[in-house]
Amino acid sequence: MLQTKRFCITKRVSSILSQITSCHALEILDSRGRPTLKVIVTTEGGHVGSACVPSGVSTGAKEAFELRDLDPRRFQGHGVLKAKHHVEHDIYRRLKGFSVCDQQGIDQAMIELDGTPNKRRLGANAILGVSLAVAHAAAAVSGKPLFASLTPNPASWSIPKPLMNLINGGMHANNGLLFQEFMILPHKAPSFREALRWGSEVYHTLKIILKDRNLPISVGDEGGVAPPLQSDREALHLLLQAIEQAGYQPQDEISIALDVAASSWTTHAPSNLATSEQIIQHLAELTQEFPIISIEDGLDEEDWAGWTRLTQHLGNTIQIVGDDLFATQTQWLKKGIQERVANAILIKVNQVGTLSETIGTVKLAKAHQLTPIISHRSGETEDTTIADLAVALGAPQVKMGAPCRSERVCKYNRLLEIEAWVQRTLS
Ligand code: 2PG
Ligand code: MG
Repeated sequence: MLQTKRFCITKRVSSILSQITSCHALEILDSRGRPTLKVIVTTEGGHVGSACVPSGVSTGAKEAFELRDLDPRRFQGHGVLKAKHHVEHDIYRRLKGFSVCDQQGIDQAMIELDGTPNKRRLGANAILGVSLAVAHAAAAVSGKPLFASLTPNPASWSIPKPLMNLINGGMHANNGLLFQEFMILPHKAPSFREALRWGSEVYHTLKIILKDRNLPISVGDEGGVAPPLQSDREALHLLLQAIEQAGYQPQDEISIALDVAASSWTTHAPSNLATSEQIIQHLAELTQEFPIISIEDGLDEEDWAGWTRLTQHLGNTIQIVGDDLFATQTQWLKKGIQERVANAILIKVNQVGTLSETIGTVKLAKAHQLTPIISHRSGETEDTTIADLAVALGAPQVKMGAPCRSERVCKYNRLLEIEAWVQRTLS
């Protein structure tokens, strides 16, 4: 009796200590030098959680709304002071007193407070910053690392394999390459640590090859090299050469993955790739010619019928990934499941705007055998939340750019840390 009473009092005290007592936001800079938000949440017990919000450039039309000030006198209109104000006033007033351990309740309260279908009123950047900061504060309350606080059961954790973007094109570089990302997946590596080493070695071999050809080794938005090349085929040849020259077996040990980002072609699509059939044919030829294991956004985000045909054609042999197509939202994923448009989904927290909705989308994908790939944005920060999220949600792959530039490398380094932690703790 006394014990039960003591237990109840302890529970009440700890729930009071986890209550939100402040929400602050800073207008910081992201990896492109554009403003974004950092949100800091504190609790009654003095626990602190903070998170920075990423930002894309090849954004899908269905994505949650990123609120920018549009004041031409500051940051060419990209300022986020309105979003900062919403964090510190409307959102804080609504969340004051919530326990940071009630992630779902908090996310739902922000969705209702916003009241629009795409988080246009408060801004998905304001809402996401708070949502992720709350998760960090809850981890601080529990005294566990974020991934273990999100998923307490170690049986559900898994350390992902990295999709590393070694050559940047499309909207992430101005080098004339049509496809946005030429990635490698060291799928045969026995651990994350080894996968990262393999990827780094291929990356530096690629730079040597470019130097030998007097091509620039300067990098694009995601840390991959961005040389002016004649064609996407030439980029694929370079990647293949770098894999071999670094001492790895293409296909057997390291394979290639593409983000075609077809929705952002509108202004520069070549005439021989004008229809979905032509694009499917082209992608099928490339997969015959090169060890391509995964193709993301091979077709436009509105071309659902084309996606079904693409998946029928290539989905049995390779991974077909929907990014702009699904925008991490269950409504589009449900449509995609019905129409059999892909076998994998890219997961980006800011495409949907809360942690709870992101987790919901991953669960739905897994229930229907679609592979979830946790992804960064091209505009990133020092925030490493997505590394923990990938482990907590058991995602088999992550997409975090090249093994270069701190806003990419910090996430890889966090995964190294988690892998070592998990090995130590579970062995
Ligand atoms: C993508 C992303 C990340 P952005 O298209 O997958 O690589 O790019 O963040 O610019 O949308
Ligand atoms: Mg993409």
